[in-house]
Amino acid sequence: MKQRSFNLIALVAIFSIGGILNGNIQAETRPPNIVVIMADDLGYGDLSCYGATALETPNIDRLAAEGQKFTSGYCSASTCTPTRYSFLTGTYAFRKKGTGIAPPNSPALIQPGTPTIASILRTSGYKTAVIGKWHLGLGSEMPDWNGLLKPGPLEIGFDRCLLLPTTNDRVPQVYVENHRVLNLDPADPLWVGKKKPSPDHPTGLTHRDTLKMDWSHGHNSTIHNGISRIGFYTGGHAARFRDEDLSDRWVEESIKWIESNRDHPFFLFFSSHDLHVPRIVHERFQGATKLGPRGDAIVELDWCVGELTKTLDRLKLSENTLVVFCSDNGPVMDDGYKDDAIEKQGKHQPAGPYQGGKYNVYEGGTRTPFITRWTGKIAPGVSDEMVCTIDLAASCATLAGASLPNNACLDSFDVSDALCGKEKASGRDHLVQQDNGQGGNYGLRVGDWKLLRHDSKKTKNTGLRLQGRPVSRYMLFNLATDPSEQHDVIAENEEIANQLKQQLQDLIAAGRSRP
Ligand code: NG6
Ligand code: CA
Repeated sequence: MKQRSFNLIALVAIFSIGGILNGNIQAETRPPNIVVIMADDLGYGDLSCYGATALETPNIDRLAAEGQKFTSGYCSASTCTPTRYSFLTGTYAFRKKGTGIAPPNSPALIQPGTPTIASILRTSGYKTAVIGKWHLGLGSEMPDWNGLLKPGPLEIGFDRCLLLPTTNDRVPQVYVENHRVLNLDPADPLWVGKKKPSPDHPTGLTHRDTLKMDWSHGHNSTIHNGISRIGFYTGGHAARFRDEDLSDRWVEESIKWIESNRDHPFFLFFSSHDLHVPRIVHERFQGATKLGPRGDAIVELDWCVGELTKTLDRLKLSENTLVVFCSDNGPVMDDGYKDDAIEKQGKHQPAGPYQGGKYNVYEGGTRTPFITRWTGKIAPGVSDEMVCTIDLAASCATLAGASLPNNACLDSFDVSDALCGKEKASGRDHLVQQDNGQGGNYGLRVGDWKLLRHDSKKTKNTGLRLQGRPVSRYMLFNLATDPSEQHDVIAENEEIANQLKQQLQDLIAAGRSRP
């Protein structure tokens, strides 16, 4: 009896000391939560903290004022799918076939088992979620819309997802929650395809006068919510959402998810659809700016950021959370709908001082807003260091105390010190930019030099021009004296151009760029 009570006391003592120690250790060593907010088609000049005067973005401006605002922050590509592929895998999308803009029935582009920022953080004890636009395909050959949508985010490191499967100008307008279409009624199966399902199927061509937003190019197939889209679909009516409600739903879901995962380190990828077309914001933001729906969508995006950061404040998580704000590619004005983006542009410069935007490899295509905030850890300031969304995998791994597998995240550099605004910390010394998928065009920035290499025949066909002249295969710009890439100085700098051409070719051929 005596012996037993002694054992019991000893056991209780060991557990309590262990508990206290554990508690202390946990509080001191718990890695930061990470919230990546990725905007869609947001350009360098689209926010008031980056110089816009035609609208106000107070919530994003506050992030910038409280953290680091990067002037050389990039996404990897000037379209969505390759940037997202590179952000998650830490590997340039031009290394993998089929990573251009994904169609509605695209299979999963990232194979299960591929290490990603999410899987690396999850292995380090993080809870992980992606809420918002996906656009990286679902399923092994194509999405099984009425069955299991697998593989998808859950097979590459996310615990939870609530997704718009592709982009909202592509069919279908349904949410995917984990492995299934949410609220799907089996009696009304969802069909998605490339061809018109029946001769009398209403489209943006046959029922153009019924549309609430007219199309300008493409986007004239199946109509939902008064908007015609890319691709056709039928059924799944109970599952369909209203475009106006996307942001509200994702914010609501994100807040719930943060609240229920606050006891663990967490990684949330909040993948906004603002300001991609169709720019249909909630009624309360319609007319918020003089810029038309494109400007209103920036205000809606800013509202989302405000709701997320307020939640972190309310839950007292801001001091333990790194927030990264970025974009997936540069700006575009008319991207297929007549939404007055050009007519109401006025003096607004969506790419700021930069040339080009979405779909090309000028700076405007990939140099985008990039902000990091971690209250109490990141000193407020402006950084000119070069950082890219592709670096978040290696950098967040470092912050989480994880190491990268040697054969993973092949182009992701650990720039965590630069992201955290540490004095004398450097970002990248070079960066490859691309437009859309494999076999397209490249940009290589090294210091102030920028080399452009146009491989794609399409570029010639679509007639990309600079100052009225068609672009050449190779072009060279000095960003220090000519940030808006107006004057091609390749003829005067042959030696530098040759070095950069070789460096770019070596980076492509080597299959990886990280040591
Ligand atoms: C293009 C679409 C454009 C947009 C883009 C993808 C046409 C004519 N254009 O093919 O509207 O959807 O794909 O944008 O269909 S991204 O931001 O997701 O890369
Ligand atoms: Ca985009």
